[in-house]
Amino acid sequence: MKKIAHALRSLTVVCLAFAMVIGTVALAASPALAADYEVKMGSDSGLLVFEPAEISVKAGDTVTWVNNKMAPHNVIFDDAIIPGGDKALAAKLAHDQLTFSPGESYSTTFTADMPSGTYTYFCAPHRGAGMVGKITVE
Ligand SMILES: [Cu+2]
Repeated sequence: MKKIAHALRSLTVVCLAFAMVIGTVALAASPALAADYEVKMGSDSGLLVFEPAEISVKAGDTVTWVNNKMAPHNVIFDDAIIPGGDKALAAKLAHDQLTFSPGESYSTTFTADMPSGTYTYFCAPHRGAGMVGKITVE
């Protein structure tokens, strides 16, 4: 009886170890989950800035700009310094319609077919005030 209990315990340990190995392999093989980033348009204290002004993302990640304070705001990508020099991509990424109400938002997913590098964008009404942001796609 004691021998059987011992054998069962050994078998359990082996099974658990096997399950852990399989689980680790499965985790390593699955692609990284896409992340979501939020950028406020206008700081909580009412400054004409994007907050955070600079973020780094990976392909597949989504950035959502949310109107916060000091509207109107929009998001225009600077086609003069866009990675890959693709002016059409800058136009495609732009959210040129102005947001007026707090909570209005728009999102962009940075896909694997877009060149990596730093994308610079600005708010058209407040560019002169320094409302500029950067997104680095790794
Ligand atoms: Cu603005």
